[in-house]
Amino acid sequence: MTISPVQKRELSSVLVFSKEVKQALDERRPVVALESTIISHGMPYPKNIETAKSVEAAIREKGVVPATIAVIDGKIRVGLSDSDLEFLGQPNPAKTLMKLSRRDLAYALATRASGATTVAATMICAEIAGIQVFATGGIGGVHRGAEKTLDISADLQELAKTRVVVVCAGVKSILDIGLTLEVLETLGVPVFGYQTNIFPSFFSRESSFKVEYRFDHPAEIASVMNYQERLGLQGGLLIVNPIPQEHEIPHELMEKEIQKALELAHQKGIQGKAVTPFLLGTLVAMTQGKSLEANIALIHNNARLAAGLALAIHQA
Ligand code: PSU
Ligand code: MN
Repeated sequence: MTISPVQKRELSSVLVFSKEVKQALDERRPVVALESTIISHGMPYPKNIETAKSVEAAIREKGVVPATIAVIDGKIRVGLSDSDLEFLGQPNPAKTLMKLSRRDLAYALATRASGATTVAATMICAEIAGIQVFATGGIGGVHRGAEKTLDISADLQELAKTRVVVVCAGVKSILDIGLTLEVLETLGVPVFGYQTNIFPSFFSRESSFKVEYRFDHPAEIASVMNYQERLGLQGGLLIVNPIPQEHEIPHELMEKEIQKALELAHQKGIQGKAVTPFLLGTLVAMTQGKSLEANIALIHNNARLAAGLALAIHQA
């Protein structure tokens, strides 16, 4: 997507940058985007707020500027203050804070609402803001049983449309990893393993699936991104970065809990965009926070790699 000057002017009233991010982009310094659904709907309070802040710190430590993205009072905010992060992370039982994917963005702006952006919506906002690299924990994908429910996250098609490099730790096995990889192939999304040949499954470095391509140095990805652009290919790149070994949770251990969480979701008739937050919340409760510690560790790991990629793209 190329943003014309007219569009840019029209966007300036809805896109609000923090001073730090604005300055970095103006001076063409590297910036890493971060999503906010992970804060509002992906992790429990108060660890969510703590993590949002420490992930930003990990990026700054690498000399890169973090830009957490959310919609607040009908404006797309790129770069948030600590009090914004606290606002997004407050317990939200009345669901006043929306979960915003591609289809919800325009509605949220039109109604002056506030909400957290998913991977899909964060990619859209990052691209229009001029940010090329984005770090998250796990992306959405094809849910188990999708042959009946057709529950496939809009994150996948966004990767095919919007040119942003997304760093994640694979997908949680609450999803069908094999089908997720098939859909990514169909959509033409390149998937790269960082120092691995295996597609990681979020809590575990392994799964029964391989990645097509492996890279060992950030500069290799900078070069692929460059060709993606030169060829005029729409869409981004998906980078999978396995969780550090010391934080891994064995696959078999999580599988039992995942089965129980899926069963509970089914019994309760959870549907639509509530499915992923329900499964994530149930898993944290079931594993007494063990999965939460792993989640936090892998996000930091992804943030550091994303910072490295932003630096490499910057130097290319
Ligand atoms: N997977 C996680 N943690 C998360 C999410 C997914 O392990 O926080 C969030 C991300 O914001 C992702 C969204 O974009 O859930 C996907 O939701 P859905 O399946 O409704 O598209
Ligand atoms: Mn869904």
